[in-house]
Amino acid sequence: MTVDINQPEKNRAKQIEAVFLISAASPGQYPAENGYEIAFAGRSNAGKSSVLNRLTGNRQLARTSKTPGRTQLINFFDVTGGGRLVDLPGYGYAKASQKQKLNWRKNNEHYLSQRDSLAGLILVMDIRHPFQPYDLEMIDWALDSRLPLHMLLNKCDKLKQGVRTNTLREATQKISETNLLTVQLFSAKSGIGLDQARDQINKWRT
Ligand SMILES: Nc1nc2c(ncn2[C@@H]2O[C@H](COP(=O)(O)OP(=O)(O)OP(=O)(O)O)[C@@H](O)[C@H]2O)c(=O)[nH]1
Ligand SMILES: [Mg+2]
Repeated sequence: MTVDINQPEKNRAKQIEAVFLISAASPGQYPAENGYEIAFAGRSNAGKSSVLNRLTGNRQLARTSKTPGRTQLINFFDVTGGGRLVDLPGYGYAKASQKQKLNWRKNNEHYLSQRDSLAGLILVMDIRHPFQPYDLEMIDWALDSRLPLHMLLNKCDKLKQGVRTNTLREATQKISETNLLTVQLFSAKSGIGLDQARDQINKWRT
């Protein structure tokens, strides 16, 4: 399933339009808080930037790359009608130096712990390798902070239907104890799960 600009009226109403605002290397560079923020977290290469582009229907919005670790800065995007989307640097990039890893951790932790306007987290995982140690850390953090976290099992176009469904079922069972956590199938490439993900984001926006 692909979605284009000729999509039906019903879907267009859900459209999330965003424009790039600023890249922040440190907290001093964050824009002043202004309405809700929804942050996208996940392992490097899981597809955060691709997901953002798909959700906003704008391939140029966030830079994607075949080279993991591309997004090192925190990128803020203004959403038409209010609020922001925030692309957090990917974690778990094996080739990063120790110093880079520490720096990543410091930046992410600062954003997550200090940002009052944070309304929800989208955790992007590669469906073929979900629930890696850093993902679990992020989930624990969301639970401790009472912040809703919605997981996208991304790149599901890479798996057969049956395997996909099983993985979703297992993931749903794993997180079933709290309503702060939700999970769905997604493909930034094909658009699978697009409406559901937009619905979740729009819910947090209101
Ligand atoms: N098949 C497939 N490939 C995808 C999908 N989403 C992302 N990719 C590919 O995965 C690679 C990484 O995507 P990015 O969106 O750059 O990943 P990221 O999480 O932003 O990575 P960093 O910025 O390095 O943390 C790119 O080659 C994308 O084209 C998907 O749903 N399906
Ligand atoms: Mg990225």
